[in-house]
Amino acid sequence: MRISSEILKALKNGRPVVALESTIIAHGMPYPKNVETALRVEQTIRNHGAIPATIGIIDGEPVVGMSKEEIEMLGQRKNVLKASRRDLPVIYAKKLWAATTVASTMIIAAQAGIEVFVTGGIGGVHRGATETFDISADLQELAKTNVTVVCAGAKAILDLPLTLEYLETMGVPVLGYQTEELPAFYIRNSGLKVDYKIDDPKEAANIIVEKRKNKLEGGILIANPIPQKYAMDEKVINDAIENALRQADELGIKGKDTTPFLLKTIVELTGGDSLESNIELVLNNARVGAEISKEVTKLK
Ligand code: PSU
Ligand code: MN
Repeated sequence: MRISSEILKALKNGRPVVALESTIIAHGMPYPKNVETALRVEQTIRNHGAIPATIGIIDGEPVVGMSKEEIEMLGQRKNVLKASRRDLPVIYAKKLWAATTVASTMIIAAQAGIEVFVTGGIGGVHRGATETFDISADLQELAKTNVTVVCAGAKAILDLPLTLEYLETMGVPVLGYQTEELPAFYIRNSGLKVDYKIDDPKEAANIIVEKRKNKLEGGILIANPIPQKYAMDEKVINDAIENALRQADELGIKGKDTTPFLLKTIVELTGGDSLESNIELVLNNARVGAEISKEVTKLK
C-alpha cells in the first residue's frame, strides 16, 4: 500500500490521523460537488488539528492519503468501481481504480494503523431485507475491524430498527454523540434509542482506548446528528426516499448499485437540497472525528 509521507510520519510520531472513504466521492455525490466536498472535509480536519487520509485504490494499489489531483481524477472518472471487502482481491489483481466503501476503507485504515474514520452514513440492513437479504458488508466489517466510524447515523433508505438489531448481534458498540437517539442522516431523530450517549470527544477516546487495551476486536459506531439548521423537513425527505425506493424497485436495481442509485435519485427529487444537507453533516462529522482522534493520541 502507498501511505503519503505526511501520514506515515504522523503515525510514527503518534499524531492524530483521520481516515476518509472515497465511495462517497465516486458514487455518493455528483461531480464537481463531490470533489469540492472531499477537499473541504480534508481542510476541516486540518483546521481541527488532525491529518486527513483519504483512501482509495489506484491501479490496484491501496492509497492512504490520496493527493488533490488523485481525488479530482477519482471524482471525475467514469466507471470507477465501488469496492467493498469482497472486491478487493480482484481489484488488486487486475490493477484497477476503485472507490472504497465504509467496509473496505476500514480494512485499509486498520492495516495502515489509523483508528478513527469519518464519513456521512454507513450501509445497513435494507428495507425488505427479509426477502432480498440485502445487508451491507459495512455491518460485518464493524463487527471485526478495529476502526471507529463517525457518521450521521444511517439514511431511512435502510431499515433502521433492523440495522440496530444487526449491530447488536454483531457486538458493535453504538454511541450517540450528544444524543440518546440514532440520528437518521438528513434528520436528527429516528425515534430509536442508541446504547450509550457520549458527551464529548474525550469520552469517545476513552472507550476506543479501553476497547483496544482489552483486545475487544471490532469497530465502534459513533452517530453524530446533523446540525439542526441543516436538517431537512421530515416529510419532504421521507417522500423522496419512498419515491426513490419505488423507482429502484420498478427498474429492478439490485446489489451494489442500490445505494448509489437511491442517493442519486434522492438528490434529484429534492432539487439538490439533500445534497446540501449531506455535505454539511459530513463537515460536522469531520470536526467531531478530528477532535476524537486528537483525544485518542493523548491517551496513547
Ligand atoms: N450511505 C450514504 N452515503 C454513501 C454510502 C452510504 O449515506 O456514500 C456509501 C458508503 O461508502 C457505504 C456504501 O459504505 O455506500 C454502502 O454500500 P452498500 O449498501 O452497497 O454496502
Ligand atoms: Mn447491498
